[in-house]
Amino acid sequence: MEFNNLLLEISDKIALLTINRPKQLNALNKETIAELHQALEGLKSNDEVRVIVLTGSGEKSFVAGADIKEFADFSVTEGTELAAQGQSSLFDYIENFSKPVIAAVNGFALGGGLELAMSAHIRIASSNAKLGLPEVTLGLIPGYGGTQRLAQLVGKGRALEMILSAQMIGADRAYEMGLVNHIVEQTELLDTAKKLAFKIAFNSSSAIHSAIKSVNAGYHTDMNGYKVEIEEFGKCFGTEDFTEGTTAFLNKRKPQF
Ligand code: CO8
Repeated sequence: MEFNNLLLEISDKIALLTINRPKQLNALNKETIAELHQALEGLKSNDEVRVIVLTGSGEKSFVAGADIKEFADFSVTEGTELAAQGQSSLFDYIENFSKPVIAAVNGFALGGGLELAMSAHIRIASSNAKLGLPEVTLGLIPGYGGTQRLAQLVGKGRALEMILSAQMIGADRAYEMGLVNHIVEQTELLDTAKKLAFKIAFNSSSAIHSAIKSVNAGYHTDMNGYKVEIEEFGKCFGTEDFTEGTTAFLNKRKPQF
């Protein structure tokens, strides 16, 4: 696959997907959002890939937000459409993706950039990362799921403080709040993300998909997470991975998923 704004490398069951607009601090324009969707769709059906690591190009920025130039003159209808289209094609799409997505946050993660990192299943930050939702300084609010996912990850009070003050926080504070799972030096970031991805890659991919669905269900008001967990748990018994996992355990060998 060829992209104008992305780099894609696949090795050892892991896809490294890099947003590559370093001059614009990897700001998400429409084309990049469409390419990310397209790349992920390809990775979904690629049996060689078990886990995706998502990062930004350069040492300064993961993603500095949605591309402000693109929506500066939008109307109410266009703004609504942009948020709805982005949420369904990328942000919700990643959250519900069947394979784990790890965001390797290598610098600024602002606005839509933090929203992108929050839609991933796991976040690892470099020590120079700066995270924030500065939308209210532009007369906007987060529109790519940020008002919901930030509150889910760090609690309502902290989310409101970050959104209303528009203040950026550093990696240490993000770690304390549970917004990122680990902090590492920038030089170690991709290796750390890949090591974690590699651990995940050897587990049952069907069970991993069920786990993602079950955890996500708890955050949807129209779903009962416990009920979804029961259904997904039951479905596991019909998978080849369950036969392989339990047989391997009983025969004292490692499973081959
Ligand atoms: N959009 C477009 N271009 C950007 C963006 C952005 N979000 N961020 C940076 N750039 C560009 C700059 O315009 C500049 O381009 P040029 O060299 O052509 O002038 C280049 O990247 C480098 O940026 P700076 O010179 O500003 O670099 P600094 O190191 O001085 O500052 C900052 C870095 C602090 C990150 C600064 O660039 C900044 O504040 N950027 C904007 C951050 C921001 O407000 N992000 C939120 C955007 S709004 C958003 O994400 C809404 C999401 C929800 C949308 C829902 C649908 C509408």
